[in-house]
Amino acid sequence: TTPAAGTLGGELRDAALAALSRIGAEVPAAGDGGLPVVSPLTGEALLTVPEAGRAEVDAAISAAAEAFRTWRSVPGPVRGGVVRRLGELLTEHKADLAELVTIEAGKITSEALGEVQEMIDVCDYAVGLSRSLGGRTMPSERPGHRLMEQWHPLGVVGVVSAFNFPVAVWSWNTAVALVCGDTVVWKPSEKTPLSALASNALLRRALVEAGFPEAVSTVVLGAREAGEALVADRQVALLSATGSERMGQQVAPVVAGRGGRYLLELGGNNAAVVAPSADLDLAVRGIVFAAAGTAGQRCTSLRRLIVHSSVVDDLVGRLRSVYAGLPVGDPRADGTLVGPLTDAGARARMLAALEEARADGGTVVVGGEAVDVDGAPGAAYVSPALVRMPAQTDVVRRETFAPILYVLTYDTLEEAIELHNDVPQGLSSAIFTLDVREAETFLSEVGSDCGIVNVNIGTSGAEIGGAFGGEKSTGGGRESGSDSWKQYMRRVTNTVNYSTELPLAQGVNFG
Ligand code: UN1
Repeated sequence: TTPAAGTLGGELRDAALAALSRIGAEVPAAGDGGLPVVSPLTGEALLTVPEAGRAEVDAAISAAAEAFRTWRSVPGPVRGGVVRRLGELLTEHKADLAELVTIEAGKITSEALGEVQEMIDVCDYAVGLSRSLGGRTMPSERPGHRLMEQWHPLGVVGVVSAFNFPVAVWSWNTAVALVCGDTVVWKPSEKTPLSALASNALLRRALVEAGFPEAVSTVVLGAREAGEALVADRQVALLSATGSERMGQQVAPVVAGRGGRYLLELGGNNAAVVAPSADLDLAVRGIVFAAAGTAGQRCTSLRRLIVHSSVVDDLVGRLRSVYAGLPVGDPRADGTLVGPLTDAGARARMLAALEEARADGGTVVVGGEAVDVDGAPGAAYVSPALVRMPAQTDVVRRETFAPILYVLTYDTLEEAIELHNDVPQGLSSAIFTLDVREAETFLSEVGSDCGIVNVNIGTSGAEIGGAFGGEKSTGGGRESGSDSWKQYMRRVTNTVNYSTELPLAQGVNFG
């Protein structure tokens, strides 16, 4: 059954199909079964797409492995040209793709546009990279010898992405992988297949225009079975997966066991320390975007506030009034700042976490309620919650993928750092302070143990030029900028002898 015309579901389905057709993406017809495409704006299925099983995934991987044999020898700057064209097509279809992201992931329009902008940015970055991927030369200990390294394409890269960044995470991996000479098979979240088909259709257009095989980049729509096939296949040289900590624990041993590489972006339980000297006006703005933005569904969302006892009442008071006025509702509407949670299960988990927090002695200061939005009884809207906690109990140490901000207090910076690092995850962190000693201590080796450490901005909204990822149960991977590209290539060390002698290294004498 599909939603009737005239209903919100019907409107969303028509809008999605129109955006797909402007982009030039075909939605294959589903036979029996298939995956329902459910919009969090209504909680109902808009349409059904075919589900890839093991055989389809195997075929996609084999085609990608075959395409790699030609793609790897295309000059880097020429590969960069394809990525440049992808960036142009994304620019042209920015609003169309953002609309699909809103319909499937529930993001407000500005954040959906921001996600597509992040894709465009990483294309720019990768184009530059395509002319600068390079190795080093090292002095040889032997006369007439040259010691150097080269970076070669790696092979097929498998990308598994989550619903909350349905297209940007693919683009960080794919734009970089393509200039590195790799081919890509992408299994998007089963919640966001249309955004994935649309993104890949643009890339395939760029490939075909330049005369390259489409199989350089393939999408497989599927659920667990499809993901498992990608993880297990020896032809997948690098598996880059974004998702839950549990998913990462299952994926890593399988990929390692077959000698593959993995790059994991798992949970975050990101905190901000608010010091006595903090500019509280600025801190409030940074905190609210990081904690309530994207309805708390970024892996970089702010989940814990560690506030100096001298400013905690003032800060909580200010946050309470901002939270009380946060517009929750249809993410397409002007003025909405908080869209729906991804599904009813996410809302149930949020409400259960709040119950647990209360049982631990916590107080919900504001929010934390289910919100009814007109015409969308099946959607899972909530008001973002601000919760004061007496201690960092189990519920605070877990990642609940919803807008809950737990507030803890501290008296010394040492104590704040201790609390900050005492969680399993290590993705993103921030300190709000005007004291240079505190800021530098937090950034130093005795400060935050995260992969991302910020000063006077929130934990989310990282730029693509830096390496993105985190430590501990977050998985240790780094994607996007800096030297993350190295994970998508294989390093080769070469020693070239251009002399007439054959001196052995380490002074070894052999006959
Ligand atoms: C994610 O939530 O999976 O730093 C990625 C950010 C974005 C990416 C988040 N640039 O919030």
